[in-house]
Parts: sequence; C-alpha cells; structure tokens
Amino acid sequence: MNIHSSAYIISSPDHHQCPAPDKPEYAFIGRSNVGKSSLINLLVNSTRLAKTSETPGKTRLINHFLINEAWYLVDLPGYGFAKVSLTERKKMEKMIGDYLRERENLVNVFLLIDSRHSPQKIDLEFVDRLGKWKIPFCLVFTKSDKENQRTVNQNVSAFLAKMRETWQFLPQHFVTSAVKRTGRDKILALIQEMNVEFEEEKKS
Ligand SMILES: Nc1nc2c(ncn2[C@@H]2O[C@H](COP(=O)(O)OP(=O)(O)OP(=O)(O)O)[C@@H](O)[C@H]2O)c(=O)[nH]1
Ligand SMILES: [Mg+2]
Repeated sequence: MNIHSSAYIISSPDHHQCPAPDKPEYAFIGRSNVGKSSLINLLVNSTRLAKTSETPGKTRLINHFLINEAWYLVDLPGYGFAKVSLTERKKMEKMIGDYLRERENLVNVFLLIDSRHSPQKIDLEFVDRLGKWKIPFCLVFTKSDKENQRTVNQNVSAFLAKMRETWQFLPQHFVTSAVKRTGRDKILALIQEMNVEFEEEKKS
C-alpha cells in the first residue's frame, strides 16, 4: 500500500472523545519504550508524526493519526511503566482497557514485543487480556536490529510456544526494525486487506 498522506488528528484522554468511528482503525500497544511510536513513523514514512523518546512513558493519551484520508492509526501509552505513580498507572490502564473494549471501529490491535527478550510475564498477561476481551490482534517483534537473527528467532519461537500452551490458534506475527526499516510492507499489506474487509462489512 502506498502512503500518500498522514496527519495527526487528536489526543484523547478517553474513548468518548476519539474521532467518529466511521473509518477502520488499528491500535499499537505494548510495553513502554518497545517502539510503538517509531513503528507508526516507519509505516507512514515519517520521522516525526508520532513522538518518540528514549525516556519511557512519552505517550500518555490515545493519539489518532489519519492515513490516506481513509483509516486511523492509534498510538497508545505503553503498559508496565514503573516510574509513573500507581494512581496514574491505574488511570492509564483503565483508559487503554475501556478504549480497546468499547471502540467499535477498532479492526485490529498490533501488540508490540521487544525481540531482544525471552517471553515476559507482562506481555503474556496482556495477550490473555486481549483474548478474554475477544479483541483481534497480531504480534510485532520490534528492535530486531539490536540482536542477532538467531536470538530474535529464538525469542519469537519461545513466545509463540508459551502462547500455544493455552491458545488453540496463534495470531499472525511480524518482525520489525525501525532502524533497518524492515517489516513495513507486510504490515501495510495486512492493513490494506483488513480495510477492504471493513468496507465490505459496512455495505452488508
Ligand atoms: N535500534 C532500534 N531502536 C528502536 C527501534 N524502535 C524504537 N527504537 C528506539 O527505542 C526508543 C523508544 O521508542 P518509541 O517509539 O518512543 O517507543 P514507545 O513504545 O512509543 O514508547 P512510549 O510511548 O514511552 O511507551 C527510542 O529511543 C527509539 O529510537 C528499532 O527498531 N531499533
Ligand atoms: Mg510512544
């Protein structure tokens, strides 16, 4: 898919204040600092559409970006960020949970996982939460340039093996690097497919 336009629309503190749910929407979620904002920039060929930072906890609100005037990308705050107060963290968790469950035009969630690490409890718990809420999702293993390919492959396989213990079907997965600009085409191809399905369902 060719990206010809991308625009920041709004940052919302809850799902009620998000744009009208009339276009297909894709949300990016994962641990703080995993590379959500960087991946969004990679997808839309921008260096600064979504704000990135070396300091975890940069993204605090639900950020909508309109792509090709036809679909939304949503940058969400990361989970598991220890440096914010418990009250603030609970508030963000509720905001994310409510958004994921209530947002009617949400087509798919991209759950980002740092490819440098073996399976982490916090990510597996988030996967279970998505399952419980019946929210469709894919896995994206990020920062693959930071480790050798063998380690990345091992970490990906280990995560999928953990999921296989409780899941009958495994989600689609992607391996990306915002630095080497890899994984972009496959993710965009999937989004394009899902955009078509969204329009077909709207008609029927
Ligand atoms: N080497 C490498 N660094 C990356 C990659 N993706 C992100 N980073 C770096 O990781 C840091 C965090 O990236 P962000 O995109 O801001 O992460 P985030 O998940 O949006 O973080 P929060 O909004 O704080 O939750 C930044 O310093 C990025 O430059 C990647 O694929 N490779
Ligand atoms: Mg971010």
